Order: sequence, then structure tokens, then C-alpha cells
Amino acid sequence: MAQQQRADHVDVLVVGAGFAGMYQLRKARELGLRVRVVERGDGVGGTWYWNRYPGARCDAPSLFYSVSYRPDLDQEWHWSERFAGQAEILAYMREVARREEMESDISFGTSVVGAEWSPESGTWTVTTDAGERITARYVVLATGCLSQSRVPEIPGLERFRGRWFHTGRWPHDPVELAGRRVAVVGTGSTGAQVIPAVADVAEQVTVFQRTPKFVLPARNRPMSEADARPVKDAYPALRAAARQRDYGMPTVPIEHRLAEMPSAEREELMERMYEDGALASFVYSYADHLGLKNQAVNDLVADFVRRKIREVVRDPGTAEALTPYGYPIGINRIILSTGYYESFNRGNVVLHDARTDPIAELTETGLRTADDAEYTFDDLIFATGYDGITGSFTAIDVRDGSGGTLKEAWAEGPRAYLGLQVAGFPNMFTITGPGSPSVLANVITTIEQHVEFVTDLIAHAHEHGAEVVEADAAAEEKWMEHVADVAQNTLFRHAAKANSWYAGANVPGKRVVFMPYAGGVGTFDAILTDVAADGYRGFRLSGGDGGRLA
Ligand code: NA7
Repeated sequence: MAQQQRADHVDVLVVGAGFAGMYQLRKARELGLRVRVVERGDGVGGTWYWNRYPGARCDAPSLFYSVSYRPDLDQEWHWSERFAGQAEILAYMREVARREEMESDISFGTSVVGAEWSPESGTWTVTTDAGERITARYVVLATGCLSQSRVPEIPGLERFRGRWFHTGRWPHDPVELAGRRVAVVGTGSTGAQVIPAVADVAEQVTVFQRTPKFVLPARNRPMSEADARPVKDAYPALRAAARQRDYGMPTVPIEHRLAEMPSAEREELMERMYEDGALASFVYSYADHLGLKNQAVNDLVADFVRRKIREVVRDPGTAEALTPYGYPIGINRIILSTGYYESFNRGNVVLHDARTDPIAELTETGLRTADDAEYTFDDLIFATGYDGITGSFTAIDVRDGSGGTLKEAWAEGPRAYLGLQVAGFPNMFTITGPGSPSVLANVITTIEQHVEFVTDLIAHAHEHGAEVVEADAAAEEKWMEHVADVAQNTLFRHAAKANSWYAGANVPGKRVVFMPYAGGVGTFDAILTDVAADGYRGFRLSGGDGGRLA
């Protein structure tokens, strides 16, 4: 793509042109700042640009997986399904970018490789893989919480003669899987989407499952204009409500107290919710009577799902191997899928339990397990997830200008004040960073919340004639202690038992720390508002005209 000449000094340099980077571009422009976005893809979209694997779909309802700042699109865009597929979401994002005329400020096909702070000049120097050096007063890392794909280190990958793919880096040219023998490693949200889709076309699918997951039917369905009308008529109020709820969705938490209900009534209710695609609402939200805080309720919901697996999957041995035990439901994201468990009833799908018999090595024609089982296949799909939350930040060589790096700062575990700024790295902001509620919620709601706070903070610094904004180390420490305390008060304290990426437990060698703020989007919103009203408590302003401190 031809790139026009762009400024090599800007006020705000944004890394990434997914939902977060796009909104940050808009907000920085609103302040009248010179802004530039650097994006490694050849177009906008972030996650939705890269994740083109068969079956890729959002697990948040389409009507709310959209931006608040295009009320015209709220009305004009028609989401064809309750849960939109990747192509539709990407088309929507492109339309947002087109209407906002964003592309003139975005350098596509370019990766940021390094960023170094200069305490002397109070600016960042950002380097790209195109050899550019861009200086910027502020850097906003809008690099995504699930963008650093992780291919496990299985010996022999270089020997394998077939094709292999990671779902998060799916080729843009069509990948023909019809009539092929395909292996899928990983059964998280992605695996549960890719497996049924591939099983529809492939001759044979072998699934390598390590930790069984709780998967619920999404009950996806076509959406008519009439279905969407009530939401379209009430968007502003619904979006405002979403900001106040735990999960960044306008849905009101359910009141039912499952553990106290007569069992027949409870069973009937759970059945109804399961059929409606709403069973997860007994878990999500942090109310004391729901399953992230209440172990009895969690057990009831988990048992219900286990029974459903046995009902759906015909072969009892396969059903048992697919059944999750030993960790609460919801401490990994509850997976929504269409036809996941049903896939295992097909003649062309085989499940291998990689927990009892792990993958030992890849061979030229397939793989061998620890117990010497041999599998042959043509194509291998890694649905093995991401170095979540922090991976896209630490992939950049971020330096503090005094010899320290971001990686070193996080050696004992990631930290960021309000999830938004790391002490010691002034004028750099981390959208959806560790210590923010993003990954536990509708990510677009939280992205908008973060970007608005960061933009207001930059405006506040300007108003005070300050050029440097830095999180106070003590404030950061206190915030991360709070994040840990809040998680301890929920069943997320068991996250490592489920290898959860929320805790970094899925990446060998990564420090296991529960990273997200589990206090809810609404509570977080109130905290941000309070911090701002209190003169941006916990942030130090300095530099600029007379170095006036606020
Ligand atoms: P996840 O949820 O991290 O799932 C990754 C899967 O890959 C999970 O089943 C892992 O098993 C499995 N995995 C990883 N490494 C291996 C090896 N070496 N052998 C066998 N299996 C392995 O990633 P997703 O892409 O599915 O979902 C990420 C998020 O995207 C999701 O939460 C939604 O928010 C959207 P494990 O559980 O570690 O035993």
C-alpha cells in the first residue's frame, strides 16, 4: 500500500488500529493534537483483521459490540446475526474508519519495534520495522489484549511437511480444507469455533485437547431489522447503562438465587436459560448470589453443563474426556459456540486427550504422543491462544531512558496504575492494560472508557502547562494490591487451576498473577471519575512552562 509522507514528530503516537487505536485517533484529533497511528496490518481492525479462521465470530452480541461515537452507524448498520462473524465486524470497522477519514493518519503494514523515553526532552522516540524514527510527546499502546499469538514449543515443528497455521495469524488468501485431514490443537474459545467449522468440510479432524472447558451453545441466529429496533431506539441509554454494569453490557444481573430454589424449579429455570443462550448470566456479574462469588451457585451451574455434555455427546468415553472438572466455571472465559460438543458425534472427528497423553513431537507427516500414539494429517491448526494482556506491550522494546525496560519492570508480575500507565514510563499509556477490567467485559465499552480517561488526562496536563504525566509508583502499587484483593474475593483466585490467560498461566515461564480488575466496569468507571475529580490523583504532572506541578 502506498504510504504518503507522514510527520516524524507528533503529539500522540498510537500503536495499533483496532477498536482502541481508532478511538484514540478520533479523541486526539478532537483535542487538536497532531496524531499518527502505526499499524502492522494492511488495514484497520486489529483482532478482526487477523482472526480470519473458519468460524471466527464474536461472543458479545453484535448490537453492543459496536462503537458509541457513530450514532449514524448505530441506526444505519444492519447486523445480520445476533453474534456477528469476523467479516461483518471487519466491514463495520472499515466503515467507521471511512466515515471518520482515519486512514490519512495511519501507517499500515508497519510494526513498532521499540520506544525509548528521553527524560531530557520529555519525548518518546518510536522506531518501526520500516526503519522510521518518530518522536512523540505521548505514546498510546493500543496493541490489544489478545494479539500476541502463541505457538507452543513442540519439538519437530520444522520437520512437519504439511501446512500449519495459528488462528490469530490466519492467511488472507483462502485456505482450502475440504477433503483434508486436519489436526486442531487447543479447545478454548477459538478451538470451539474452528472445530465445528472445519469438521463441516474436512475429511477428518483430530482434536488435541489438554484442559476440557465449559462450552455453552451461543444460540446464534439471524437478526432482522425488527429484532434490532428496540435497541436502536434506545442506544444512548443502553450504552450509558453498559458503562455502569459489571460486564460492560446493559443487561441487568439476574436476581434468582439458584442455591435457595427448590430443585425442580431450579432445573426448569436453568434449562430455560440454557435454551435461550443465557445460562452464563448465573455466573457473570460480581453479585454475591452469582457464581463468581458464590461457590454453591457455581457448582450448580457447572454440574448442569457437565450433564449437558453427557446428554449431547453420544460416546460416553468421549463425553467424559470433554467434561471439565477441578476448577469453577467462569474463571476461564465461558465459551459460546455453535455445535461444539455435537462435532464429536460426527464420524470424521476424533478427540485425543492430550492431558493424559501429551503431544511429544511433530513428525514429517503428523505427530507422536508421549505414549507413542501416531497421528497423520495434512494440516495443523494451532488454536493455542495468546500471551494475553501484556504480550503485545512487551513485544515492543520499551525503554525508560535510564537503562530500564518494560519487561524488566514487569519481571515480578505486570503492573499499571489503573491498568493505564506503568510507573517509570511517563507519557505512555496502555489501553486494556494489566489492572484494567477490559478482558472480563465487553472490551469496546472498556476501550472507550480508557481512551476517554487518557485523553482527558492529556488535556488536563496541557491545561496545567505540563508536558510530562507519570503514574506514581506508590499509587500503582496500591492499585495492583487492590486488583489482587478484589480477585481474591472471587473464584478468580483459582484462575491458575484452569491455565487461564487472565493469570498468564498459559505461557510457560510467565509470572502467574491474576491481571484483570474483577470489580466490574461500573465500579471502575466510578474510580476513574473520582481520580479525575481529585486532580488525577496518583498521576504526577511536571515539565512544560515553568514546570508547574499539579
Ligand atoms: P485460549 O483460551 O488461551 O485457549 C488455548 C487453548 O490451547 C487451550 O485449550 C490450551 O489448553 C491449548 N493449548 C495451548 N498450548 C497447548 C499445548 N502445548 N498442547 C495442547 N494444548 C495446548 O485461547 P483462545 O484463542 O481459544 O481464546 C482466547 C480468547 O479469545 C478467549 O478467551 C476469548 O476472549 C477470545 P490448556 O487450557 O492450556 O490446557
